[in-house]
Amino acid sequence: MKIGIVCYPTYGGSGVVATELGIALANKGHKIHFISYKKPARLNKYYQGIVFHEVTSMEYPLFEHSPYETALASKLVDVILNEDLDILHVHYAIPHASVAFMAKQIAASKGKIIPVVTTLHGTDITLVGTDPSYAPVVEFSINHSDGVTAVSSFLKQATEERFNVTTDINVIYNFVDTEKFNEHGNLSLRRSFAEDHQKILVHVSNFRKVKRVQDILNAFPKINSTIDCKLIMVGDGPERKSLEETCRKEGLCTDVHFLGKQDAVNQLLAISDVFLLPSANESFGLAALEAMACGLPVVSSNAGGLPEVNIHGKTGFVHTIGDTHMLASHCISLLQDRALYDEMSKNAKAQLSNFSIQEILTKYENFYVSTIEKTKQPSFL
Ligand code: GMT
Repeated sequence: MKIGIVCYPTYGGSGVVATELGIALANKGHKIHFISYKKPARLNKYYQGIVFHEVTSMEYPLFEHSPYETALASKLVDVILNEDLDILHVHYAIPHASVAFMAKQIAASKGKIIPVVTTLHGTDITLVGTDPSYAPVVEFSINHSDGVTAVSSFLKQATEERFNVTTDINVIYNFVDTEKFNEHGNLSLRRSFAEDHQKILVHVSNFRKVKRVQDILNAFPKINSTIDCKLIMVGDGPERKSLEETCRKEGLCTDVHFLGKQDAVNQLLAISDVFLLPSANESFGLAALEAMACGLPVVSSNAGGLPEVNIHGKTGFVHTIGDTHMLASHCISLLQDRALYDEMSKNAKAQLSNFSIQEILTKYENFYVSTIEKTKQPSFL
């Protein structure tokens, strides 16, 4: 199939999923066209069968904000027609689903029918999408996509509760490429952070408020007073600066390392012991799944779809959002009991069988085929 993929190119989860999906589809022989304003971060080498189309918009003194949606729609029409796409898959509803709707209408006016699949990722529904400044457009574009998927059962339900949804939403979970997230810990890398008897806690995110990273810093001194440990913070975003200030004020800088955005997240996970994700809102928690692939038990909040990924008492522990006391005591229980740790580490890795790239890829391929078939029926023409 010739598949167009629209996504955010940044380090956010939706862009990661879209890129990994495109790479996996290209490996199976599909021709993939990524369309975005910047090359997706994970598209960091040449992949056969993948082409990137950059969206550029003309600057003009009248425009205080350059109209990205118009430029994206125009680029989509160009790629749909000239590359003769079979299907367009947009990730994150805002603004991609409504722009795809517009491009689809323009392509139809030129005699080309293009089915559109929209994947809902989380904040496009739970946080941003319900804001009155976006809600009517989000609802319309969900209902006018030819196929809609959500990355967890939680997100499907949340969408149905928040919007008047008149179409089926299919749950297709996120996945991890276990070949990539299967590193053996590099001892000298590990020793650059911690001594051999110390444990390493790790957090990876875009440091937005919704991640509640402050909870980790609140819990850390308590954990560290019982278990000698270090904390690695990977990623960047609006909250990082104040978190670093907290560390300076509280004298935590020798134990807490802020690394900023990193490509080799797999190598950092491989040298760590426990993954922390105390989010207030999380439709799935891809970062937790990537850590589990490396055998890390997860201590997470019970936000959104997290309990579908991190099974309490099996692959790690789940606490109520904001309960930093439990966060700390879960980490301590896990790190104090070697047998419990080994069992949870094994279970975390085993949990990946529910989120294997092969299985999820087939689900997407089948979904594309059935969506294309559906749009061929006369009532859709
Ligand atoms: O919150 C992020 O990390 C970014 C955001 C995105 O859309 O780029 O992530 C959402 O999509 C990810 C991939 O499907 C999910 O794993 C995250 O749980 C989800 N984030 C939230 O719901 C807050």
